[in-house]
Amino acid sequence: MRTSQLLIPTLRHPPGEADIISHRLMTRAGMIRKVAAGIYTYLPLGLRVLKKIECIIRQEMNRAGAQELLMPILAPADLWRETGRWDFYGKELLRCQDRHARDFCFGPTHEEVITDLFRREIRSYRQLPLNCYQIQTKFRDEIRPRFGLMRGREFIMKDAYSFDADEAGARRSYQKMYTAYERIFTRCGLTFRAVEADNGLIGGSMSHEFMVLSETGEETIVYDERSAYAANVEQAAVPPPSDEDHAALLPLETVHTPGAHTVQEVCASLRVAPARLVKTLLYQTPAQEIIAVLIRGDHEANTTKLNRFCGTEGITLAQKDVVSNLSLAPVGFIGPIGLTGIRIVADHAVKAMRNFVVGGNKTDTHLIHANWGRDFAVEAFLDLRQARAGDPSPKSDSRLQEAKGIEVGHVFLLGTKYSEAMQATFLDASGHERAAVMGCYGIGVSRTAAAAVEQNHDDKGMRWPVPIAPFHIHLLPVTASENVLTTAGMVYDALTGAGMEVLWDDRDERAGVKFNDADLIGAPFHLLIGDKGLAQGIVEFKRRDTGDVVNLPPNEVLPHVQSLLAAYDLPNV
Ligand code: 9G3
Repeated sequence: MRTSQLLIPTLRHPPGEADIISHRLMTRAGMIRKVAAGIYTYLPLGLRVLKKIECIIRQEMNRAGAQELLMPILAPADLWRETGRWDFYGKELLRCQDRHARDFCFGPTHEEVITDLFRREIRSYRQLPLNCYQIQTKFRDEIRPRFGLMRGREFIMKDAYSFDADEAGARRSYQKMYTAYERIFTRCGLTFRAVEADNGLIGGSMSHEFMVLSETGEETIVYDERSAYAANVEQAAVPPPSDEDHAALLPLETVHTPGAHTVQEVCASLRVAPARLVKTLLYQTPAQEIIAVLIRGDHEANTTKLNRFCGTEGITLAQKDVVSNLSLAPVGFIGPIGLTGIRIVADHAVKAMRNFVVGGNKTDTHLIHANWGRDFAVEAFLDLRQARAGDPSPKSDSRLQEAKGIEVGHVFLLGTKYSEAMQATFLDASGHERAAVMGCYGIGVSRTAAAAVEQNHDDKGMRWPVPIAPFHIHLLPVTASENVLTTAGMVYDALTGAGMEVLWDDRDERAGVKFNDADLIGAPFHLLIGDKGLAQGIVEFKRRDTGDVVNLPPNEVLPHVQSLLAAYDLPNV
């Protein structure tokens, strides 16, 4: 393709609100344009990347035995009422009405619609297993859309749903999808890791997230080098401490700690280590129940684990006004002793402690030599803290390491939550009616494109992995001499004739402008054709990732590129 024939409106400066590198670079390269908050147009270059990711996904989903279908964007409210999700989801579920005032939603996901199809069409265990997928636009009305394609309100998702006759079958379907996902992200040229994850609201018993590793990722994962263990930090189990303090219980004492609100301030004032202190955190459930959570001073609480314990979702730290309504001490001085009418739970690290520091429930006051059991009661000790680097691995005797990642895929073993709610049943071999055992599997297609940029860029622009690059080769005539233009035309014809995707910068622009745009757009290979080189019979072939240049006679460009591209299983869009 010729640059003059393509809409590639590159920009020198990104729009002010572009907050992450992928958003800035994709906007500057003319790949995407914002239409409204969290809503984008994909311009030709951006669309080419999406199509390639989609092609890889289709090939691997089909290979794994899944079949493609396409469900509508609009879903009738009645289906969502059957699972209770019409009322459960608030404003994130975008709703509308048709001319007859019937309620619909813009599908944020399609469990209800696919489960309805299943119950209407599937009768017998002989029709199972079944795995259907689609690649489609989803809508989620996020409060604060940001991060470009990473967290759009409208985005493209591949969603698959498997139906099996029993749990063992569902696990096989799950494993097939897991393997397909590994192949997909490998073929996209991404460095990723599959990690154990939380099922959250969707329910079910097992889930894994596929994380593209990037310092700019929003998610933290922990892993251990020795075993295959890797988990989202939200999910990672922390074993109870191996050694307990057996010191004799000392008498409780009140100490004056003026202005010491934070763990650090209290520790400085009392000259003790944070691990000798227990912080009391007040959380409120969506039903407005207040619960006190005790965590060792040097540890962080994990709300996912707390939600699981409370059977809630969306538990938050209690608001200041709620705390003051309980006529408690100011935040920073709250402690478990004398805290009445509230459930108190503690992380199991607290169980191993003796004679620790707690808030005194009074301004500028702490208590030392506090002991659970003697001074206050704890309803339950359990794993409530966030794992972190250096913690012992739950699967080997090595220690955990941390990394940052971007979630691009998520696989869930769902069980029968949706099939039971919607009576999606089949007749088994002995004629009994049974609920199908389901799995669901998502890939953020547009997010994968953004994650690829987060992982592969430098200060000049993007560095697309070969398989999902908008073009393989950026052809850059350095001058407009006849010799240069003729050679460019010949090389272009040879490469495109062999099936290569070439972007030919045929604009009447200075070489510097072309080079800047080429670095920004980030095709993996650049071909520079100039008069000086041609005088010596060569063109410059440059790799965008390493910057390495090889000088080649024009007729050797094709075999050179062919040997480079042969290393990849490229999508054919
Ligand atoms: C909603 C809204 C937001 C949502 C959901 C429903 C996330 C919702 C979880 C999933 C799970 C899987 C199929 C593909 C793989 C992931 N945000 N989830 O269910 F109504 Cl507003 O989407 N779905």
